[in-house]
Amino acid sequence: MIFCSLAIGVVAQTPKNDVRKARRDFPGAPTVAEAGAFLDDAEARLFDLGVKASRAAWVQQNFITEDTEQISADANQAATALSVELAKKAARFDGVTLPPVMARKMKLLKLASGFPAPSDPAEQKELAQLEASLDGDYGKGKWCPDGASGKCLDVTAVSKLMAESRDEAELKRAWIGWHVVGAPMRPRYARMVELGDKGSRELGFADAGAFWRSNYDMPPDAFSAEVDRLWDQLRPLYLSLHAYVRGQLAKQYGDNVVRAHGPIPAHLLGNIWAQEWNNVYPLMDSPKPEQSYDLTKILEDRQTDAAGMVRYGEGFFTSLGFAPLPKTFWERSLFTKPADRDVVCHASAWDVDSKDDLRIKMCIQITQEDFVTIHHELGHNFYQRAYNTQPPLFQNSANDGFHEAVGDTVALSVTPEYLKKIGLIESVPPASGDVDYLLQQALSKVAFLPFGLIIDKWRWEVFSGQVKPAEYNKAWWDLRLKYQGVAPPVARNEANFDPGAKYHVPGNTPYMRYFLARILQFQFQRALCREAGYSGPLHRCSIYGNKVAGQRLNEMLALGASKPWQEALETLTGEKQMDATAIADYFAPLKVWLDDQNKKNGYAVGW
Ligand code: X8Z
Ligand code: ZN
Repeated sequence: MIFCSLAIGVVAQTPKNDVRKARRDFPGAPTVAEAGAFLDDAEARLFDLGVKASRAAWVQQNFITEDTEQISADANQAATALSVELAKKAARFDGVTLPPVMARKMKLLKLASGFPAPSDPAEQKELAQLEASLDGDYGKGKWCPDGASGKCLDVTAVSKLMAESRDEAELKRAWIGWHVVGAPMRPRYARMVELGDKGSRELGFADAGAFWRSNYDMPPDAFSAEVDRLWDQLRPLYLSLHAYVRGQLAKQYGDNVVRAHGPIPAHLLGNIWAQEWNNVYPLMDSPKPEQSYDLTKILEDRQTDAAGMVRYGEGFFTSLGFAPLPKTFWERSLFTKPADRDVVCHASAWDVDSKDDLRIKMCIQITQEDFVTIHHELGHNFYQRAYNTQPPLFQNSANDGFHEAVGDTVALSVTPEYLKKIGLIESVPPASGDVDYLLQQALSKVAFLPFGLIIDKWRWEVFSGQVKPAEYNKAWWDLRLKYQGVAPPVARNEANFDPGAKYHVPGNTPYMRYFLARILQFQFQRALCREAGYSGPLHRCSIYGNKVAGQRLNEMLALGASKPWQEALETLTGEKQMDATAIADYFAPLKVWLDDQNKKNGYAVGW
């Protein structure tokens, strides 16, 4: 299985009209024993094709060429064809009362695909090719400021420029330049949507969005309401941060560029997608204690290389009691961008054989940001390993937000005290530095929340047909304005396809998981710190070296998808609901400070 990448999977849902046909094909009342044999066979075959598709995807993403795209598309199509076949056969067992484990497997079998293809083989082939080509296009994407014959910047280089430059004109040029990547994808994206919707309808779902929302052990509408509920709890915190950052950016760039009551221009937030704002931290006037440190500089000064960065991450997990990564991890992973070929640089974590062939693929930069991302990726790998003795259909996280939350939870323990323990800094800043620390954390964790929410709000609207291809870009910017309070630096129109410039859209990876993960990771951390016997402020807690906490975490991870996520959550936290109070409490001292600053400086709130 792959995380953070195009989902290669198989699906079986039980469309009503297929039930009758299946009964004709297999006359006689089906038994529980037959259902068991069917599931065993289905799991074995899905597992086999899943591993093949995984290997093909690894090669395609590490060597983007026409041939590898085709190989990967073929492997994907084979997996999809099997899923359609299984969907039809599964219909035979509708109405049979199954023991809970088998019933859960049937349910997961119906939802296992990332994006269901229609049953027509020609359309399956077309969809698989569209997915591989969109993914490949993003991976090959470059901005060539001096034309194609000049020097070109890939996504890593563009991201570096966006993080470091404070030259408004240059940032604008880079922003516009990178967003060109999306435009040619538009017709293929629209066709992919048509095919995914058709496949979803054939399987009994309203559209591909309803299919994605059905994967949360609750009705799809209840899930939509749930994410809105969580966002409502966090909106006031976001608004306070937005107001403060806007005010600070206006000091840097002037009131005519950053208007006091308007949205923040999307090119000024230190990130090409304005999704996390940690790179503009140096522009913020929060009080810096004497002992404050710059982890990027420390790592650079020590000449830490990419593998060294990964070793730090592994060291955290082993300190919790997890076994070290296998030798093959170090041999097979990709840590740095090869100079001689196109690869998909967007970080991802793999368990190629769903046993122990763990790998990451990432174009590592020696920065604090990537230090955290490495923990994120390794969280996927340690989760994959923790559930690898589950049957294939349970080899997944409790819900996809859990998978995205594990490494981030561990990275919350990368506190100053932890950095001192492992010898990266000499002294821990005093409590008076907490606001500054929390501001840094909020610039990535809180700033991200509305972004995490809108990618799939947009796709849900697109999949349902509420937004037509002729309105793709308008709908995108409407949501970005409404939830994030950001605006493009230049007027956009329907010749642009700005969602295509964000990996997960051409990569066709659902995104609500990251929104959930931002909330869950604080909930997990609160529980783990409690288990570790810690009772101080949550932002100062590090579970480094705590085997009890590690054991509790592992218990939840080892469940895989064998239980509804509510039960997995309860195992670790004692709570059955996703709960935004953990993140809100973590940032509570910062909220007070932000509101005070906004008042003192006369910064307006909202846009
Ligand atoms: O895609 C990722 C990970 C891989 S699953 C690097 N993330 C999202 C993004 O980059 O947009 C992590 C945070 C959000
Ligand atoms: Zn991830």
